[in-house]
Amino acid sequence: MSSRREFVKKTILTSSLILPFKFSASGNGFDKTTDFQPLILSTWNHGLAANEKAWEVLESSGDIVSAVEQGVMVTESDLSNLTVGLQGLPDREGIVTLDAAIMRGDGGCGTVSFVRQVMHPISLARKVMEETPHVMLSGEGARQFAIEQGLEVLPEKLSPEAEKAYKEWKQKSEYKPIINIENHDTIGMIGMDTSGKLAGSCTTSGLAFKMHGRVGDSPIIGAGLFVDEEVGAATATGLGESIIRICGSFLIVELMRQGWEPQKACEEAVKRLIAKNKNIEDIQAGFIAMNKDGEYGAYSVHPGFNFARHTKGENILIDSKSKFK
Ligand code: SD4
Repeated sequence: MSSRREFVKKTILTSSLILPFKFSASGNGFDKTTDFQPLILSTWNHGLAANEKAWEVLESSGDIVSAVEQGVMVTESDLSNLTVGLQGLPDREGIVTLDAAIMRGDGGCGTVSFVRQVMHPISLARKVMEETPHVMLSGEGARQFAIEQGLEVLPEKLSPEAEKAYKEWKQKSEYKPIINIENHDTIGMIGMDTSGKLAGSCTTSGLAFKMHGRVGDSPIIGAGLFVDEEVGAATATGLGESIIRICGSFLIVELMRQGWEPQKACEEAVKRLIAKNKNIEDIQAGFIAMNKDGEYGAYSVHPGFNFARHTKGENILIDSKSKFK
């Protein structure tokens, strides 16, 4: 068969695999009959409010990158959230340092790590992606870049809740890099628009009372977040060290590339994580993933992980299944 005919055949085959939906919607950004179901997923119950915003942005602008950026900005601004944004819990020196990443399905990505005083690290990550030739900026350089770009930079001050928690922690100053098996963690968001474009974002104040300088999985492309337009997207939450060790989000996307369903791919990543980490009883980690067929999955090491799913007309919280019961 000529290579052109092979190409045409492959294209038709691929198209029938990845374009199963005809989505007819009304409303600004979704005004036409399209091939893909828009879908937004994000980690934990704070994902509900974030999804709400992301959906609104997607509907009005049609821009999935702005949707995943502005969605998680809601969580970064939420003063009651102690794991994302400047109000989050500090490191063991009493300093809040933030990590964030954003990625498009075409491989474009930007991340920031160990950054202080920046109100919206996710917007700074987007600036790194769009305004620099680099992927990651860290620490003081990242903060200076935020100032240069006119982003909001605040005086360094712990939120009252964070200060209280820090004082309590200091009484023992026990250094235990353990993630509680609880709700309200980092936010990771992945989304697809009506044209099949994908994007993802992830933002966190990281592990509470971590060593100064410690960076988790969230700003590491492939660990806390990975997006590939040809396949799908995945993001992670939980103990960053355990997720980095297995390159969790990349692993899930690569498994989906080989034909695994998102759910099975998340389960396999958790299985791998359990195999590669000691003291698993003290480690919580969870993943969410979607493919271009609009299928999605989630899985965690321990129970308690949940995620928010926004489809057309519905934004709901779903409990993830877990390896241990
Ligand atoms: C980290 N995965 O820094 C992130 C944060 C997290 O509770 O999920 N923290 O390890």
